[in-house]
Amino acid sequence: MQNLGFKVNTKKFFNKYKIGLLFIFLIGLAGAGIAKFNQKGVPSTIEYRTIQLDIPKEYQRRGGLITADINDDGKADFLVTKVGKIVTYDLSGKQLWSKEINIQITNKSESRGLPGAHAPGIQAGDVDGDGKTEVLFLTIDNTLHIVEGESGKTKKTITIKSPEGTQRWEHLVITNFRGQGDRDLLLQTTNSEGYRMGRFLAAYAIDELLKKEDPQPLWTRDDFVANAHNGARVADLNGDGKDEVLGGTLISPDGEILVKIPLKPKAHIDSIFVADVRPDIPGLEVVALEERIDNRVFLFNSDRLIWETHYKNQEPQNGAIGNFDPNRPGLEIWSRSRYPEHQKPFVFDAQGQLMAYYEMDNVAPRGWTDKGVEVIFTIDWTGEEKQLAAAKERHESGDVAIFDPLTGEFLYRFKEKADRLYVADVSGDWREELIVLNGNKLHIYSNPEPNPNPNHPRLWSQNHYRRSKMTWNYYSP
Ligand SMILES: [Ca+2]
Ligand SMILES: [Ca+2]
Ligand SMILES: [Ca+2]
Ligand SMILES: [Ca+2]
Repeated sequence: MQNLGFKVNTKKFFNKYKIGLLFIFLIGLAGAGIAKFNQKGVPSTIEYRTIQLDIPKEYQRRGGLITADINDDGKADFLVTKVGKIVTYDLSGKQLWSKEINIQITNKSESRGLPGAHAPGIQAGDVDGDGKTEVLFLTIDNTLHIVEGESGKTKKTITIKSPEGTQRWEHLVITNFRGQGDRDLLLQTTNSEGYRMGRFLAAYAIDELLKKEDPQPLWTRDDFVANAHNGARVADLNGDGKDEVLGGTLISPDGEILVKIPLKPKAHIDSIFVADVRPDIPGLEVVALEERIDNRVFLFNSDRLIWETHYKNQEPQNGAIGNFDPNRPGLEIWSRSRYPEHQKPFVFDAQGQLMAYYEMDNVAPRGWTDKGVEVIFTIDWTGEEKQLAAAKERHESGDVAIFDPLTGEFLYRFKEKADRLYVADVSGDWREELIVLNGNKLHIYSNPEPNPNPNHPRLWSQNHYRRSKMTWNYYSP
């Protein structure tokens, strides 16, 4: 895949950043050597590409975005959802299609139902095996829509009865439960009364939904231990070619409970992630962050709980999992901490041992909100072995930064009004881009430095990368 040339408005870009550029120039004259990392508080000069979107400019708490190749030309496309609207664009910024429709997207899933804050509520995959990608979403009238990826034309609409005590099906995930590829669907919903939790699951073969008058599920459950604020994720944990469902309970591809983490009755999970945290243990591991009582971090796989840990019982709330210290075996687990202001992140190694902690006030650049960071993605930005984290200013349409989770050092700051942040490889050089929704514009930032590992396989070749990028949300990017 090639890096497509976006039109960059250089004049506007220069105007926007001329003070920063001048400052950097002056620092450069002073011999500070700013070639790679910008100084604390100085915006990065990395150019971004803009895609103008046909959506309302106003910030809305509902909706999100994903990237997927929906017109099957081998290049990433963007799907953006807002209240009553879906828009899709290709990588060059050309609109593919848009739809005015009451797509099921929500803000607070505990009161409004799934999919929850920033969740895009949309999926893409070749679900009928004809070699062309379909786009799937739910609408508030409890209907599943399957549309052609390239044109948006409806292929099938199906109303699937939701369980008693629920309003409608609220969250959907393309899965592979039968070993036949992306041909299955997981539906999830919450209890409609009280504190809403996504305990109801139903698995369907999509062929059954497409072809049968009265489609029957592969299996259902009403006891799934869901994330409190967002939908289920899936991934093939044990490498048998079939996806497990990830939550406080892990559900096998045929609907059986594999593992249940020991949550206390009043505790719940805020975030869930999948990664190969422990290469010494076969398969992938799941990381879950607990809220209340013990405020633990759990590492588990499809067989067992591997460890649980905590740092002074401080609530971890948000996390990022990655190879933040290449000198240590396995991956490191960064936790943001819950503090409404003056966050105090902490980092565990792959064994669950504390290895670092610091105060955000001591590392954040000048002018960064003292509410800290949110929407924290692990990012392969440099192409080196060491991964970094990307995040936006918390509780505002603010700046975006890339920082080193181990030390909190802010390496790049991007002057933004970011309503949404998303991280994925769209340029095709395997390194990841920052994709920022700013009002009705997408800004795409690529690393302009040479790629030190150009032959690294694309991240999209990993099942769990694909699955995670399509099931991200505010709490579990
Ligand atoms: Ca495409
Ligand atoms: Ca298809
Ligand atoms: Ca599996
Ligand atoms: Ca492993």
